[in-house]
Amino acid sequence: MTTTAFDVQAVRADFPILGQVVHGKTLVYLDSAATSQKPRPVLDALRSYYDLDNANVHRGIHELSRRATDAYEGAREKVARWINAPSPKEIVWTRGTTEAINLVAHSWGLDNLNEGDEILISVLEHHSNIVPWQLVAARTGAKLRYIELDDQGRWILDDLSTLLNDRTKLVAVSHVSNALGTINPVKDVVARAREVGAVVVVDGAQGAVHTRVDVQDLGADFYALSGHKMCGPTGIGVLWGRAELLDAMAPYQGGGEMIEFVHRDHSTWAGLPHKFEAGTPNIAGAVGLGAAVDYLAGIGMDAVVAHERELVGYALDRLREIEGMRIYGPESQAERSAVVSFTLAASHPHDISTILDAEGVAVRAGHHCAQLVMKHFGVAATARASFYLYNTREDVDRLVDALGVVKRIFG
Ligand code: 7TS
Repeated sequence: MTTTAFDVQAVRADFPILGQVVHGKTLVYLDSAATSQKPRPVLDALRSYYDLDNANVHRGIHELSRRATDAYEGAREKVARWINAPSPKEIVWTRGTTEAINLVAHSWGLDNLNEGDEILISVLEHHSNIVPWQLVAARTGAKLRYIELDDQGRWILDDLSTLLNDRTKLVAVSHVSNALGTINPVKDVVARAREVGAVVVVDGAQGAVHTRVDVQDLGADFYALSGHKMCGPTGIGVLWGRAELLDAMAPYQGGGEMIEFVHRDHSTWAGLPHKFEAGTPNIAGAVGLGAAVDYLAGIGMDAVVAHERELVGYALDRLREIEGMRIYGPESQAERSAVVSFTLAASHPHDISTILDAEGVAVRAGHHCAQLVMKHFGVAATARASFYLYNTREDVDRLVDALGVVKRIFG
């Protein structure tokens, strides 16, 4: 898939937002785990869609509606190929990972979970892979169980054979952690979960950004991702699911598009994936995500991963030199993706991020929607630098220099 050697300066030139000055300094954007920036081809695709093709999909027989439908369904095919889904029918458009997981929790969970059943998740999860299961557990009487973490924030899998048992009906785990950057051994857990017959949901909000995803190789039943974290627009994401499971599930929402026939007392459903796509969808968002997939495919995911790996190695080396620095997550770089969560002596992470912002460096501070992870490490918050294909060693140097300013201010 790689077409040319990776050239980070050429990549940066594709992202107009990165050229700007904030607080008198050239922007260093290290918050891509929250949302990535968008390259010119994605912005152009959105613009071109609205300039030339905008119409509702699957309805009109006029030229614009046909073009909009082709672009929308074409994007679905691109995403299917990108994650190696067996068929575009298994690609359901959602608002993002959160909605994709909620869809499974509602449509599969409410109908298939009962009192005494168990749902297995991990302490490492983003709230969007915890709260939907708590809501379903409360309504069905199912019990929530957790894979615990070790002192490096890695899953403790020693007691997996007791955690996974004949009561385990559903396992929901993240591919890559947004709070620590851990690349989880998700394939092993999927295989073990399927041995006990559990349905497996993988939260791929970060996994789809920082790894090459092959849903057939992974072996799970559902994979959720967000377009906005992988160079696409906000408000569009994907639930991939096995056709036989999606076919057997009740619709998530009712409305136009998702029906076959409507009678006075009941309705019948459209085929996959439309059964799960009630109402006018985010057509431009899907088109933009298709353009993002084309963009990433043109660069090559292997090149993106190699670049991030090199950069995070450099960042870890430089950050570890700073006195008072505590970095959370695995010590081994092989288990890490493009996220570094840290605290610096007694400085509050929000103060760190405010000072970094004044230096033109954008990072996130807070609990990163992973309060259980923060609790595990006994902190309320961390500062988090997250990297993507457009970041450079100079960005890391600017971060380190700005942390020097934090140290001078706080002593
Ligand atoms: N799961 C993981 C692992 C995530 O990182 C996020 C978003 C979500 C689920 C939810 O995705 P959404 O697109 O539906 O919101 N993570 C972050 C973050 O780390 N900072 O802001 C959003």
